[in-house]
Amino acid sequence: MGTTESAPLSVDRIREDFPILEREVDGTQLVYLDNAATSQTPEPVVDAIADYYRRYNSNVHRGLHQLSQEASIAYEGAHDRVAEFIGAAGREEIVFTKNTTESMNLVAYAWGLSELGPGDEVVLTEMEHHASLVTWQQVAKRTGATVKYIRIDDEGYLDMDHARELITEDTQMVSVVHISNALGTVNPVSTLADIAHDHDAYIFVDGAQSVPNRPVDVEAIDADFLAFSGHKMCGPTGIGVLYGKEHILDAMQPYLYGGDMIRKVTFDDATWNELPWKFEAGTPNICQGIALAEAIDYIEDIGMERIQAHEEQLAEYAYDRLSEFEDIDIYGPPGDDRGGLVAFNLGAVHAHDTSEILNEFAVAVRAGDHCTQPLHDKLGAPASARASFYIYNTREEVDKLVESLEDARELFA
Ligand code: 7TS
Repeated sequence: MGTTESAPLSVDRIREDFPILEREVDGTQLVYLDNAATSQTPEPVVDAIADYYRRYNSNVHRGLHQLSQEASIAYEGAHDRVAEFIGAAGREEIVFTKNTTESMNLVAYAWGLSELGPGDEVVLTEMEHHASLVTWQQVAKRTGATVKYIRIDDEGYLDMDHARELITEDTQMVSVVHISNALGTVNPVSTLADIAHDHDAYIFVDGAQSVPNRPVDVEAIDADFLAFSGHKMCGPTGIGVLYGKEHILDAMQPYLYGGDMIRKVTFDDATWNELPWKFEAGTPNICQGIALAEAIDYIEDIGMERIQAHEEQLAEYAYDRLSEFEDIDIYGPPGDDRGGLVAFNLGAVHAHDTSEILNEFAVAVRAGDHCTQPLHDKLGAPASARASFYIYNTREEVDKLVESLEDARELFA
């Protein structure tokens, strides 16, 4: 953690670590507001990647030679760093995957296929990302289990009375997004964990949009599982995390079979390696795992509370400025109670047209359903444009977004 946690973060200083932000698009300075999709990568992380390939690129766990030992120590140590970052007991609770999506599939397959059956229920929310929604839906189809959805209200908050109604003795798993990537809603995950545990169900927290920008402690939430992606938190693509409580991971069968995940193999059978390696079959994304640990050092050095405050301030400012448009629809909770993103539609202009025009002003936003199609159906909009913020974004960039939208408005008039 940074030492002066209450002071605002120094955006000018931070921006120096991200040369990509100096880029121009057709001669105009880039404004990167697509951080909920993928954040940019600071120099120390780029250096860690280059350093790995320049100095000690080698396979892990297998060789006794010097390079393999160095790679193994760094890769295994990265698990310890992640464990410390989210308050897990140790590396045995930290499985490296490719991304949040794979972490969810791992649990749905390794736990869900064997534990779920007819009469069992999986409780999701109406704002789940497809990574969770489709995965549980398909595993439910294969096992005969039923999926139920906690309703959202008109402001985009979860209806907690409905949550209490839906979570019953039949519930085996509650899987809930911590911060919605479409609405910006911050869900009360620790209350949901209490409700789930009162009914002997597990809770899976989708931390893809929360772990990058606020302190998330698995013990404080009492999450049974937590998933997140390195590429949304200053790390590289190709690395994600599955946290699971040790006793649950211990009882689960492997998801993928192959090298590294075994202890003893005969022609007839096999036994499994210790945690977390039991779930990391084959050569892992070694460099990406090591670089994720570097990314965690980088953001923790800035301070997770400060990152959270910065994002919330920018989101509120963006919400207020965008509200100046008379015919704008902004989705989700009020500006002063949301994570660092704002999804909207401006008048009758299609979100894809909005984002294409914004691109002409070098403003990068995402347009689409943000992998939340059922939610967008419920909102009555097939797509929305979304601006999302991170540590290096400024109020001036929000102003640039609004000015560009004003210009775009004239083009469509
Ligand atoms: N869960 C949430 C809440 C997400 O926002 C995302 C990615 C995922 C899961 C999946 O993460 P992945 O790393 O496995 O792809 N969300 C987005 C987005 O909003 N725009 O692009 C990706």
